[in-house]
Amino acid sequence: MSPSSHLLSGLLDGPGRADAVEVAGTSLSSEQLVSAALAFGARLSGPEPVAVHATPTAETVVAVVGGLLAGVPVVPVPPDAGPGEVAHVLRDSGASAWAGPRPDGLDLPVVPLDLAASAPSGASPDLPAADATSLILYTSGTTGAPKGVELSSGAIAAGLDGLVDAWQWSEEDTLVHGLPLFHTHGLILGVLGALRVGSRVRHTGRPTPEAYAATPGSMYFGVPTVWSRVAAAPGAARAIGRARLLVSGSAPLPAPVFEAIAGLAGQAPIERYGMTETMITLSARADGERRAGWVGLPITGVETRVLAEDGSEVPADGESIGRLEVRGPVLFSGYLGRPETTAASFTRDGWFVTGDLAARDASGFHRIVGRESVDLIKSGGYRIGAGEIEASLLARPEVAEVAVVGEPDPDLGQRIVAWVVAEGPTGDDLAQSLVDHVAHDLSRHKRPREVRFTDSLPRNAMGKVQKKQLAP
Ligand code: MLC
Ligand code: AMP
Repeated sequence: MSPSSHLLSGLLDGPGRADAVEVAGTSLSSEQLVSAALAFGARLSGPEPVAVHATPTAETVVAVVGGLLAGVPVVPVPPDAGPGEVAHVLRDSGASAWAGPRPDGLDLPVVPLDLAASAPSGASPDLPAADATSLILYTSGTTGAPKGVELSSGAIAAGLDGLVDAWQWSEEDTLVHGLPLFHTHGLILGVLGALRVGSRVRHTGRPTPEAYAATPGSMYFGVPTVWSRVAAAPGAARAIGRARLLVSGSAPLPAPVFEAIAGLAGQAPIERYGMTETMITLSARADGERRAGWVGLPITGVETRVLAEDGSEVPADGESIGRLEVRGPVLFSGYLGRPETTAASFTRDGWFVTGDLAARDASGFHRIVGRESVDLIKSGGYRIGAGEIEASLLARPEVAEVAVVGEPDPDLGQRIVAWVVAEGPTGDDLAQSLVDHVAHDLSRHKRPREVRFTDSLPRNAMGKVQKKQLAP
């Protein structure tokens, strides 16, 4: 394998830059990033994964790149994850080292991170096999604790190359965003994508309209909540309209937000669709049609099918709705340590079942209509499992029964609401303390935005909670 086939080929072989990466005001040259990353990687004993406390900082970028250059799988940990979530991720992933400030109770070695470190003499990037796991991303299912999604360098490279083609992404680009560095969107597309292509990346720390407007660039990434906030800040929308591409993904972009951005910025956003398990599989093209509510065409190498209840393909008429299945070189290798769950997420003939409902038109454009399960919630672009929040709340003695649902929200897309049958007296203090409990036990973004007390939950004859009856 030649160095240019490395996942981070644009960083290793591309234009050396004085300002390759900037995160929240800290800038790294290509040379400095490679040196500091090699120095970090040399301190890893491998081959067990390294957990990275994924704050929006240059240190996170160095640690992730350091793991990738050393051929050690990287497990990004949300920086606000509570003790329960951190313990689960560390145990489940088998991480043998930690990068970042030492959390209470951590019994792993902390690997020092130094942005100014020189590469140890003779250190060079490891070139892992295409099927070697590079990243393990933790993501929620409908029930249980988050699962580790194993992504190989080959799948990540295939997914990024598809986007290079669809978006005409080149080393001339400067990518701007402020998304979290522990998910596909902010980390893989938003950092590794730039380092593969050799374009500059400016991370704004937080994805606010003001920060985007103050940071010149040619491509801007955001989840729909970010775009809706940009649309509400006309000066910011006009300022970033000078870019080549505005890209939205991770959740449905409401048509009025699409239209508002198009009007204010002078260009419609590019919409694309993906999952942690699949990278980005569908996108509008830079040189093609952009249609409100539609997420475009399969990226290079990806195939899709939309199936009716009886397993036949629904007509490609833009209206008929079915289950979206995908296949191609971009798929994950499996849920870590869960072969049965992995097998259950594929059809017998090898298609990955996304769990999303879609329609397709005669031109091959796709529209995402919703999810099959009410128990997977998308709030602010974060995927959150109702079961995980229910389990966290049931650990509180004041909670006898609970049902967590996603309700429509103009800012977040969906807002987490917990219906609680309490043991004992209820009131605002209890509601707030339950919200805070989830924020600290799991992560801040998983906290319910509202707790509603009720005397009983609607159940069917089998005793199963009927969540659709809890709809507003
Ligand atoms: C309020 N806060 C609390 C709290 N109540 N904190 C703790 N406990 C409580 N009880 C505080 C927070 O600390 C924060 O303060 C403030 O409230 C606002 O928090 P928020 O409302 O939760 O978040 P906000 O900043 O408004 O976030 C919106 C957002 C965020 C869009 C910036 O949701 C986001 O970054 N989303 C991106 C998700 C993403 O990247 N998904 C991609 C998945 S990959 P303070 O002080 O911190 O401001 C994927 C694949 C694909 O989907 O297709 O891309
Ligand atoms: P995650 O694993 O966090 O990547 O979440 C993946 C899910 O986000 C998908 O299964 C979809 O439900 C949703 N999603 C991602 N992109 C879009 C989009 N452009 N439109 C609608 N839903 C999306």
